[in-house]
Amino acid sequence: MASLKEKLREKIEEHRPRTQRLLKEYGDVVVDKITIAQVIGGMRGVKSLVTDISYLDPNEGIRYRGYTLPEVFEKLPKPKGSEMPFVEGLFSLLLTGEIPSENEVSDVVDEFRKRRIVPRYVYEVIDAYPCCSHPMAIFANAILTLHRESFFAKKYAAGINKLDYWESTYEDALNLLAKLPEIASYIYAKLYRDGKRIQSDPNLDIGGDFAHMMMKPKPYDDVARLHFIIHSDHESGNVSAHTGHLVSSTLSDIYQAISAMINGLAGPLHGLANQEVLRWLQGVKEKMGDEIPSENEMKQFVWDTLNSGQVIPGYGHAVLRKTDPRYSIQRDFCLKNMPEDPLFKYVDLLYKVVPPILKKQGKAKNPWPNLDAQTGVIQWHYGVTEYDFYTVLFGIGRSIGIAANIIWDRALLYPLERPKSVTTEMLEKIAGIK
Ligand code: HAX
Repeated sequence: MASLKEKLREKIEEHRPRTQRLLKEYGDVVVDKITIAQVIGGMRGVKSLVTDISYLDPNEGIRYRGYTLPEVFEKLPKPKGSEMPFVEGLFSLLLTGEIPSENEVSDVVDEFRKRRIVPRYVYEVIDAYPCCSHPMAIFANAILTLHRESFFAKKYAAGINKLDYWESTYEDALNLLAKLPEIASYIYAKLYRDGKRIQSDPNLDIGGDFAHMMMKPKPYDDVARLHFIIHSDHESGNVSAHTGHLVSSTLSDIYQAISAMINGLAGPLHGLANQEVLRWLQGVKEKMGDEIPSENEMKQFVWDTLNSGQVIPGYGHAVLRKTDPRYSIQRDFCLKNMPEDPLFKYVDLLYKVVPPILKKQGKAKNPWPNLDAQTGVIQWHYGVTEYDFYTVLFGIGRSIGIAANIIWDRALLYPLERPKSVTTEMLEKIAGIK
């Protein structure tokens, strides 16, 4: 049986001529046009990136390598006694486009296990952080600290053929991904558990080991698997994925690229929204003295937030125009496992009241919830109540998709990213104002 790396090598060799042909024979074919609104407005919707790892349809939601999320959850092999698949299997699917067999997943699980030991200096860097630092800042820095381990950087310095860039990037990617659960759980222990660290268990898969290090009993292992899988990839234009790709396009190594993308994910309009949802809900809960608000009371809280010029966290999306399937999967999980959770009742009430209000207000192009509206309530239910930490969990998952993308970026020799800017005066001339 071919290893993941050998299988990937075959896929890369098959794929390279397709990219070369497009470039050489069809390089002048127009893909898209761009308007002034798009130039000023954050390039919304401009088709200017390529990835084969996932595709986001505005109405259907994300597909990983052509599979919808329910298909991914149904088809990927699962650990014995678990409802959720191996995260390692998802990585294999994202890299190769094929659903791995049980044996193949077990090899990938072994690969990750071998690489999970975190060097001591990383703990020292985390320990040196002053209290009250946000865990995302610590996480980004801990990842960057590992830059000295980069095989790619060493090979590049020694002189390496471009066609081989992907191989050392692959090694860096696996080495980093295997360490992220332990780095994250160590940050959790430092900030919220008086430094009480639990060592990684080499007999467990990523999801099981993370639950073990977080000291959370079953089914938190499945919660972790679910979480990491649904957060892994959302095509290439979102801020975290785009940042990872952009930074890596300079041939920075994967530690530098993933650390940078973590900082992009840390913004409240992106990954931090999951923390903001919980903060918002806690505010409502405090005002209600722990009572579940009536529909009218909840509507009033939503309007008060909008009227004070703030966004409703967890709602809206730059691409999606329907309820995010990542939201629906988590909602189904809640309905099955924790239907009576009081916070879930708040979240479900919001699902009823927010979309009509956002429609009535008429600003948001998408009034429906995104994944961040549900994430925190599940973590809270299973005892991770420190909501500052939620975006770190997102970061572990998102690193998997971005690492897969960066390996392919290198394999297909995507060049340095360098769009062109114009001045406001130039735009005025183009508009015919001047
Ligand atoms: N509440 C209130 N107003 C909202 C809104 C919301 N949830 N979503 C969009 N709007 C507003 C925008 O602020 C914007 O207002 P202005 O015209 O005054 O600037 C207007 O509606 C049009 O925005 P849009 O075109 O619909 O949305 P954008 O592509 O500009 O932004 C965002 C997409 C996700 C940033 C936006 O919907 C938002 O701020 N949502 C709340 C924060 C959030 O949940 N972020 C997480 C998104 C998913 C993700 O990336 N997770 O990591």
